[in-house]
Amino acid sequence: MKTYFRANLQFMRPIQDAFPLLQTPKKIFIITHHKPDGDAIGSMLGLSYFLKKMGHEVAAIEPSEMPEFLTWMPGVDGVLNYEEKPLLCEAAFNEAALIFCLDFNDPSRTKYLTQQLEQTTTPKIIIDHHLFPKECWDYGMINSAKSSTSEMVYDFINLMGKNEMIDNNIATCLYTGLMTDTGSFRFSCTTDETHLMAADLKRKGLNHSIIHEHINDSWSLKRMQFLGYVLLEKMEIFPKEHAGLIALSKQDLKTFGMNINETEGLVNQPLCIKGVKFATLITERTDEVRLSFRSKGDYDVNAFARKYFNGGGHLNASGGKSNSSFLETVTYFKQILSEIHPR
Ligand SMILES: [Mn+2]
Repeated sequence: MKTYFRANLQFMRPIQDAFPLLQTPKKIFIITHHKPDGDAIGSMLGLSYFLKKMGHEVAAIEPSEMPEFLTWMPGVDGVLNYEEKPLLCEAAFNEAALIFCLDFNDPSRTKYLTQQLEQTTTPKIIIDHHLFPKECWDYGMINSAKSSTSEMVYDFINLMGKNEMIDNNIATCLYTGLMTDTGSFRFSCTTDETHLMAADLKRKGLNHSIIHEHINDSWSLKRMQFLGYVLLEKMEIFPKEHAGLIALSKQDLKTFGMNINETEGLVNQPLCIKGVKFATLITERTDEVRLSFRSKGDYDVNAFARKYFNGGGHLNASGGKSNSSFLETVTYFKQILSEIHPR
């Protein structure tokens, strides 16, 4: 049985209560999480287009650079990268009359604006689908049963009664977030509502196949060859535990000239093997070791990441970190694995 965490959301007001604030043109600051993914950028750009159409002035901020496979998206040229332009981002933050926080629920996920977000008196609106929100928001929507923040931005537009304002740019951005966070509509977070949204975007003229092409078919030859190496040499399967592990050291990446962003999606590979329900990717970084977890069915990798690796996320997708060395972390992980038995 799937049980969804139901947040006690009494600390904030429903997003409908913020609608009056959007009736007159305002300076609006939108920010997503550090190391943004398709849903982070998709929901942010989709909401930006929508709010601009409503007459607002919008600053859209990514705390760090988006991955290469998203740079084709409409509106990316207008996104401010905090690491490149901190002063511009701070100025936009200070001038804003309203703040939207998308695809994260703890200010520290912005890395650079943690304190500012916690201390500001400017109203903060959150739209997010992660578990265990920090209770520091004024208005918002938080629902961990939703496939993606992009789906929630779509719900927000509909709640405002503005469905007819969804144009091709908004549709393209929101669809990108929807398809990337659902693994192209296959993860268990995909619902009837997810498909109805996709159908509505199609009706509005969305070209979905070009988006799948941009996201999936943009690999370099060397990245493809790296994948071959990883699958052959670096993937371990633990049949008894129904688990798969890929552990990559800095040297592994260096040998193939890969940057860490190009390990995106590798964690899913062991799940393609029959019987594997739990997949882990361990990567050695400059100052720590990171772990990504994916699972199928009711195996809770959010609980696993919280319990053993100081992390969290969703039921079927989570992450964590370790301050031990790379090799120690791999050994520790295997030890835990032999102690637990994912069904
Ligand atoms: Mn998301």
